[in-house]
Amino acid sequence: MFHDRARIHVQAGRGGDGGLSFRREKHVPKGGPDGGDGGPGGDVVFVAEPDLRDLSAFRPNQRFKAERGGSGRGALKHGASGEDAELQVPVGTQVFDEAGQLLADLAHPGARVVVARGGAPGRGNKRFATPTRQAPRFAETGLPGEKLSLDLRLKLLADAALVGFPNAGKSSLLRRISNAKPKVADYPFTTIAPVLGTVDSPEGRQLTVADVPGLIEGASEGVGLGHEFLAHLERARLLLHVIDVSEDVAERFAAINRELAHYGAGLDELPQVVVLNKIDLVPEPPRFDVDDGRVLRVYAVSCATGAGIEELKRGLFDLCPAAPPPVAEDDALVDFLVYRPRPRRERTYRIFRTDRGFRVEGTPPAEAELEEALRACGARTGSEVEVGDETFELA
Ligand SMILES: Nc1nc2c(ncn2[C@@H]2O[C@H](COP(=O)(O)OP(=O)(O)OP(=O)(O)O)[C@@H](O)[C@H]2O)c(=O)[nH]1
Ligand SMILES: [Mg+2]
Repeated sequence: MFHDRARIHVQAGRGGDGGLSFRREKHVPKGGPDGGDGGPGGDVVFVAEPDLRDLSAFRPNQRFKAERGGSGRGALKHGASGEDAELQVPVGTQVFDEAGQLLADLAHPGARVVVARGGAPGRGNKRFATPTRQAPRFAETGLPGEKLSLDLRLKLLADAALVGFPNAGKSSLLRRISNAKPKVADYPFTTIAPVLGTVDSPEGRQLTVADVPGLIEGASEGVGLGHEFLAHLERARLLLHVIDVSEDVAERFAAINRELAHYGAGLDELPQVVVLNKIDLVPEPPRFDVDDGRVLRVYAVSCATGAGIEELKRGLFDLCPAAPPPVAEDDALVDFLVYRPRPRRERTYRIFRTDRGFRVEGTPPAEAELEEALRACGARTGSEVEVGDETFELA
């Protein structure tokens, strides 16, 4: 099975609490505050890994947690940073939040995107010492890390994608021109999952070509296998439209284009190279007299005999410019172009750990949220909590 979707849940690490401690030395009866800061919580990070083929490594609704930050301790010892949770995904993976908003597009090998940020650490009591408050008996607690449900969708990245009816010879063509060895057979839907192949030019250039399952009438509405996989054509720069010349070429050409137009997402605007295949089966050289602005070139080939294949390969390298259009100075930046980071959550209040319990400063949130935040900081039923001038016990 080829998995191009996954739904997972991620949680970044909580920030470590600040330390509440006072210096103890042999001859100093009561030393100053020396509680160190907590460490930041770990982030949840996605990394695009070129060797991964699909998203099958993820189980449905799998949960991933980054490590929490360590607590600050006495002698100004800072807490350790929580370790990031690094999730490897195939190149071409897009990350969506629950509302369907695109958070990240991991379009390059090695691309890294932080999808959930670790919580900020709390400061130790040393930081709260002032000339008038030399012995602060409280420290700040860490904040929870971000928590998200995510939908991952893999959309293959290829220079060119093969389209056409089942049996047209798409996989045979990929076998001829690339290193890939997809299955070939004389029945429809031999190819049931996308396959990527690498095509080498004599000058050492490389192109990737995607073979996706064949399309039939109604594919854009879910007939056959096509619909599931049409998304993988979206990011191709060029379509290689393969047509069996023993069929009615113009009619087949139009039928596939109707499906592309129905699907939308700009598939019907992609430039096409028409490949008239199986010329060994017809006595006359085939004709293609369709006037269509998208068609850049027409090649007549036989995947059985190899006729016309070298010419087609050369044409492909001509049509796919050597370097993708420059988008940004730094490759890594490209992956962030569509990444709209959520605004950092403002701290409207802080929770301090005191030697008696907890103290809340600033504008506290609604009761239920405050209780949840307090419990996340270690407060239990019966814990003493100061808010402003009031002191109460957690119910
Ligand atoms: N005679 C002849 N047969 C060919 C040629 N190209 C492919 N075939 C045959 O056509 C049949 C279908 O080829 P495939 O490459 O599996 O076709 P496909 O387009 O990948 O088909 P699906 O995966 O089902 O969509 C196989 O039996 C091939 O051997 C050709 O140039 N000449
Ligand atoms: Mg095939």
